[in-house]
This record gives sequence, structure tokens and C-alpha cells, in this order.
Amino acid sequence: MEILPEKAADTGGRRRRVGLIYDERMCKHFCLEDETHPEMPDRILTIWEKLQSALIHQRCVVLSAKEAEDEYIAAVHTRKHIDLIKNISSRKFESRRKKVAAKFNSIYFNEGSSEAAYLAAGSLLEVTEKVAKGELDSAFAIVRPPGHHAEVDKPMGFCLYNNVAIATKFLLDKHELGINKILIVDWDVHHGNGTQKMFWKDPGVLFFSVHRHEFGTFYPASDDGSHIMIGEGPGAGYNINVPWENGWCGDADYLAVWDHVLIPVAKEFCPDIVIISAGFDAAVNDPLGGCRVTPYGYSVMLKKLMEFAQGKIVMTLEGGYNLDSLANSVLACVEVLLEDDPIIGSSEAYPFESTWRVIQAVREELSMFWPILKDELPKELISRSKELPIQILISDSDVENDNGVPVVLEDLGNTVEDVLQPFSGLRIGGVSNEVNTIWRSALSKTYVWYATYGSNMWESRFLCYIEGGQVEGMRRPCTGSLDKSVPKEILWKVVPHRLFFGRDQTKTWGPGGAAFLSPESNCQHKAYMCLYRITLEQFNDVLLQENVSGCDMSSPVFDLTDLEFIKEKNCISLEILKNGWYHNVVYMGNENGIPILTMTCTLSDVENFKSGKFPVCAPAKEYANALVRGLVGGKQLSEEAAMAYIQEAATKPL
Ligand code: Q9C
Ligand code: ZN
Repeated sequence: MEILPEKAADTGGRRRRVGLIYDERMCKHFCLEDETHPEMPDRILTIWEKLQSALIHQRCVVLSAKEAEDEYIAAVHTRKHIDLIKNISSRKFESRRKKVAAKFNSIYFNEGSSEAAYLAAGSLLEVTEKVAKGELDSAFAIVRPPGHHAEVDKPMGFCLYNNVAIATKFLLDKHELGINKILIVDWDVHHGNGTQKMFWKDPGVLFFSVHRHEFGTFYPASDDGSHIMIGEGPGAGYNINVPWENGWCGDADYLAVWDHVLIPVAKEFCPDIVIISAGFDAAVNDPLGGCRVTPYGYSVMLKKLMEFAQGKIVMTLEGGYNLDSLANSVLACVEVLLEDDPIIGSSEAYPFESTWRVIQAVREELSMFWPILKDELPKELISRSKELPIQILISDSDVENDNGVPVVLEDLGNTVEDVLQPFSGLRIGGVSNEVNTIWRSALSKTYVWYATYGSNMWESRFLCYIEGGQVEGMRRPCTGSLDKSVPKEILWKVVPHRLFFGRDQTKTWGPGGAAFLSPESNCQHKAYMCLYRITLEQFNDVLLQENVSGCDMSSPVFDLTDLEFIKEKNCISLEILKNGWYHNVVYMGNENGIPILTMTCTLSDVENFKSGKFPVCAPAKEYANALVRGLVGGKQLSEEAAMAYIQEAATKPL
């Protein structure tokens, strides 16, 4: 249990004036095609009802919503973008609305969108001005659509206008308000890409975002949210990203970031006002976020920010898609804005190991600009960490659904597939269970040749699957196998199979195709294979790293029975890995009495590549380099010959 003492803005004994703004006209924006779309009207309605039943509205200053004036919107958005949002709801746009929305990333429009967008931006402007002037101590704008993904010239990620950017620019431009330094805290689970870009070179705005990043694979899935994105020119050092490596982050993780990054920097920056991009999709049970922040956690995060700018805090809603979690979290925050009392509660004790790693990386990156971050964190402190709840392995390949359409991991919500972890302290098989040590010890006695034809021909790359780690060109580290002993033998073979490249991108190498080997042999073809002698236990760990999977490893994916089966039938498509690209294990005969196994797609997948249902795609440069390194390092081909070999496989029609 923790009691956080009251040391926030002193109002000299008078009650705090907290502004609240809400308008049901913002419910008129909704997704016609899908009424279960997470960014739904009920989000703000539920919040409002919650505050009313807690009689909060009676203790606040309730203001009426206003539409933003174009003048203020134009200070951050292009004319073209403003015209789009202004006109998209008009009758003459009706027939085109859906098509226009489809041009953008995660956007829908209806006849209520324009009005809602103007009200969301305008409402935030309204309370922001009042807080800046001191007419209010703080405020919460209960608005939608959200804003932080919206960029200068486009809507994105459920966001039409960038409400926070509009309010921020308004304050900076209205000099008589005397606001010169603005701290934006974006605690939505997603990176605030739009806001970041708008103040990239501006030292008057300290933009801080903590978000799931997972090495650039979590929405909005780009490198913009990386910790090395620190701003530019005069704005260098005024952009701070804290990118989570995994889901499940909770109060302890967020508070560690507050204590060891945000608060020390904010003390130094000394903002004139704080604006919070308050998404609540990092809340426990949120269907998109996969994190675990409790209402208590949010209230402590907020309380710690009330020390700044004499408590001048403006909060505005961004994401948050579990209606109960959302309403409870907002309520907890408004109570903090209202109360002078200390807040009482408790949450889990320790952050993840990855959280300390991220905090250290962020501190190092920014220590040049914020000397307070130079000190090393005490060993004692960072040695305490909580364990990830379940073991999931990282995969090379993306997941696809039955239609062959790639599934964005986030769409799977809070499931295990969503959480990938690159820890060296491996927890394969979950918390701890004897059950899985039984199959492991059984399979550890059988050897196989794992025959590779892609980047795993490069020995150092393959070793990442065994020992863990990351090589050049790889976007994120591997977990490795539980048994980290290196292959007993390596040998090369040329086989009569077709090598080709398909898919648009991989999580490990980025854009560009991945290698596949046609499962059927044909004497016209020639493919190089590098064979590693490993145990069947290790082969299971490799299979899982190649095919992202939510299996718990309490039983093997490919066992001795499967081995007997494919000796007979040549291949087996593993049901449990059916969404992975390399779910088909193919038997390619024996070498010194040891079976040769490879993993590739199925014959029916090959048909889909032929017909164009699955994309064929030349390998990305980084990925092709990995193959060349393998072939050259294995003394199979010269560099030129290796490049020609890949070139041919990439260009010859299937
Ligand atoms: N298949 C906010 O929380 N997910 N925006 C798209 C695509 C978009 C979230 C998944 C998530 C946007 C404000
Ligand atoms: Zn979000």
C-alpha cells in the first residue's frame, strides 16, 4: 500500500475549479459498417454517466462544447485536410465517404464526423484557454474522435483533427497568455505520431509519449515511436519516447518511467502548463492495448504531474476501448483533479526487466540534453523485476488468417499472440512446469538435421534461434532455445527444389519477401541448403520462433510420432501452427542415419503464390544480404554467384 502525499497546487484552501466538457453531439460520429467498432459513441456516454452517478459533475465546472474555428485548426493542419474534414459529412460526399475513408489508415466517416471533429477540437480549446488564464485550475475534456494519430495532412488511427496539437499551438500563438513551455504527456497505449511530428523542432513543447512499440510492430507500426526519436534542431531533446518491448505493462512499469524519466525531466523543463493526451487503452482489460494499468495507477501518474505548472493540467480523451475500465479510470483521474487529499491504493511492486532496459536506453539517449538522466540507476533498483506471465516466442513470419490476409497482431486483442518477448532469461514453457521437462528430455535425445534455405543459412543468424540475440539487419532480438548448445555438425546440400520469395514483409527483416522452398521436388531446380544437426527439442523451439504461436509448450509441436509420420508421408502441416508461414515440416531423407527436416509452406500455399492470392515479392536488401552471407560464409558460392542465385529465384516465374 502506498499513500501519496498531497503536494500539488496550493489553492490556498479554496476548492479546486475543475472544468468538465462533454456534448452528446460527439456521439453522432460512428462507424456505419461496424457498430462494434472500438471507437464508438458509448465511450464518452459511459464516462459521462459514470461521472454523473458519482455526482462528480456537481463538483466541477461543466462547460458547453464549442466547435473549433478553422483559424486555429489551420495552425497545425493543411487546408486540404481541413476541407476534407469539413466536407466529409455533407450530403454531396455521401456516396464517396466510404471510399475516401479507405484511403486512410484506420479511419471511418459518417454524416456526424465533421461536427464531432470540430466539437472535439473546440472543446479542448475552450478548457485549455480557461486553464491557461487561471479561470480553471484544471480540466478534463471528454471528447471524441481522438486526435493524437492525426497528422498535418491526414486523419489516421481513429483520429480526425489533432485536438492536442491544435490546443498547444493555440496557447503558444496567443502570447498574452504567457505560456511559453508546454509539457504534453501522451499516455495512450499507442504512440502519438501526429503530435510528435507537429512539434518535432519546437523546444517550447516537450512531447513525452509512453507506448507499446515492440520494435516497431505495434500500431502505428513504425520507427517513429522509437526512443532514438528525440526531436531535431532547436527541438532536439524535447521529444521523449518510451517504447515498451512487450504488452502486459502495468502500474509499476508506468510509475518507474514516471520516477526515472518523466518527472526528473519535467522538473528541469518547468512547464507553464501540462496537457495530457489521456488515452486509457493501456488500462487493464482494454481489448486493443494488452496492458494492465489500474485506475489507481492512472491516479498516481496524474498526481505526480500536478506538482508542475501550479497544477495547470488539461486532460483530453484519446483512446480507451473497454467501457468499464475507461469510465473507472477517468473517474479516478477527475477525483485527483478535484481532491486535495492524498490518494491511497496499491499495485504490483515491480516493473518488467524489459522496462528497466527501456528506461536505461531512454535515459542514455537523452542524457546529453537532460543532465539529471546521466546518473546510473542503482543496481539494487533495477535488479528487482516481475516476470512475464506466459512464454511466447518471437516469430519471423507474420500471422495470417484463413483467407491468407495478414492479421495485424493488435487485432487479436489481448491474446497471447499479441505479446512477444525478446528476453534472454528464457521462460519457454511458461511459469515452471515439470510436464514440459518430460517431453523436452525425451526429444533432447533425438537428433535431426534442420535444413535451412533462407537467412538461417547464415550461421550467426541461425544461432540467434538457439542462443538468443540479434544480428545485423534484424529488427529485433530472438529468444533462443531453452537448450542453448550449438549445433553438433553443419553440412551443405544442393536439393532439387524450387526456391522463391513471397509475402510483403517480415517482422524480423522489414519490407520485402521471405524465402520459401517448394515442398515438391523437381529435377529442374537447384536450391542450396545448410543443414544443422540439432536435437528435436531444439527443432521445436526453432519451429515456434519461425511461426508466431500462442502455444504454451506444455507439449511439443513436432514430436517422435510426427517424425515417424513424415518419414512415411514426407510432410506434415502442423495444425497448431496453421497461421504461420512455415507450418509445413518436410522430410528430405537421411544423412548418416539422421533425418533431414525443413520447414516451408504447403503445396496449397504454393498454388496461392502462383495464382497471386499470396504476394510473391523480391527479398528486401537486408534479407538478401543475410542469404548471401550464409552462402559465402558457408563457402558455397562467391558473393557474385550468391547474388545471381537469389536474383534468379526472385525473378523466375513460379
Ligand atoms: N488492422 C487510438 O487509440 N488499429 N487509436 C488498427 C488495423 C488502430 C488506435 C488495426 C488503432 C488506433 C486513438
Ligand atoms: Zn490508443
